[in-house]
Amino acid sequence: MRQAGRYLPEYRELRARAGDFLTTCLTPEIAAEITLQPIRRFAFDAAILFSDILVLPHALGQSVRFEEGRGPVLGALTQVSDIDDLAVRGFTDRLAPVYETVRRLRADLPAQTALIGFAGAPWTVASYMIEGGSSKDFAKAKAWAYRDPTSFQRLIDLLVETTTDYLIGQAEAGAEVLQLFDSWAGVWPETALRRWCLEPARAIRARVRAAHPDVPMIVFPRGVGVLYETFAETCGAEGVSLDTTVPLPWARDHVQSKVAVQGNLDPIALLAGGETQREETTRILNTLAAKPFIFNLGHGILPETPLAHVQALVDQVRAWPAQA
Ligand code: 1CP
Repeated sequence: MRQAGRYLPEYRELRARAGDFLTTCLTPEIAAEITLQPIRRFAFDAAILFSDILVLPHALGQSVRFEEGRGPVLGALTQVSDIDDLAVRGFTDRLAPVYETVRRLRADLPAQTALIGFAGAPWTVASYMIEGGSSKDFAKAKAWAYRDPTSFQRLIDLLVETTTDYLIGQAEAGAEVLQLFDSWAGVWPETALRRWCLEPARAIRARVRAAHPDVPMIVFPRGVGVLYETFAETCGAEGVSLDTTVPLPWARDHVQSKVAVQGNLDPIALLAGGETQREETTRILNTLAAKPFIFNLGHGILPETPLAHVQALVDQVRAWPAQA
């Protein structure tokens, strides 16, 4: 999850100097430095590239900006011709700074620290492209898909293609693991979920594997409940990232029996700290750590999370099982 973020004073300090958020993402020197900050402080086993899922719509020519206190604001797609106007040709060149950041990082990170590249999944990215930003109900994007599935499919196909190229570009630059974030997968009924989330993830996974068979992929279909098992069975990824609501014994028996799992401490438990944080962490470790497992949060860390809580978590996970 977003491990850099606003909880680190050194991040806030650098962001204040660096200018707008998108420029920060697309300036290799700064993006690499922000990626390294949490590694220096906590020596995590893996670093996640500092960037954002909305760099892709920007590279496709859509206007994207991040407003303080409001989040992302995009020039929303409102009609079919807006999809046709997206600038697929040349989008790879516009992503070149991200590849440069990855190259720098692979050179600067300790050899034992894995570098995770990432992209947004087609549905989650499409939702921002159509809603023009964050949304509570996804009414515009979902209604488009229900009313006119043919043109919506065109947008999803275009995102499958460009996201595949983007992930392959990151692998070629030195990313050793790739994560696909479908943060809003959980808003669909099953049939639509299979079409707009599962199938695109499967297609991206298959195509990236054809180019880079040795680079594992983790998918994060947040909020899909029992369909986590279907993702594990059919999308082809080596790992599945669990959101905070997935029951641990169920995840062990139905998901971890098929692929590696990542997750799923509630970021608010980390914010609260103390006994709850410790007990929840113990529960996760006791249930999942015996099989292929990456300890992580179930969603992004909150900016107001005390550093001492993060340090306590790292200490506890590192000491497991001795002090469980
Ligand atoms: O450690 C890191 O910071 C990793 C880099 C990273 C990643 C993996 C960022 C930086 N964003 C993301 C992924 C991302 N971005 C997702 C998928 C994961 C998730 O569900 O959290 C999504 C949905 C976004 C979109 C996004 N970016 C929003 C909107 C969220 C919403 O509720 O609609 C916002 C506010 C951002 C900004 C952003 N991206 C990243 C950071 C550190 C920030 C905060 C910027 C700042 O204030 O400095």
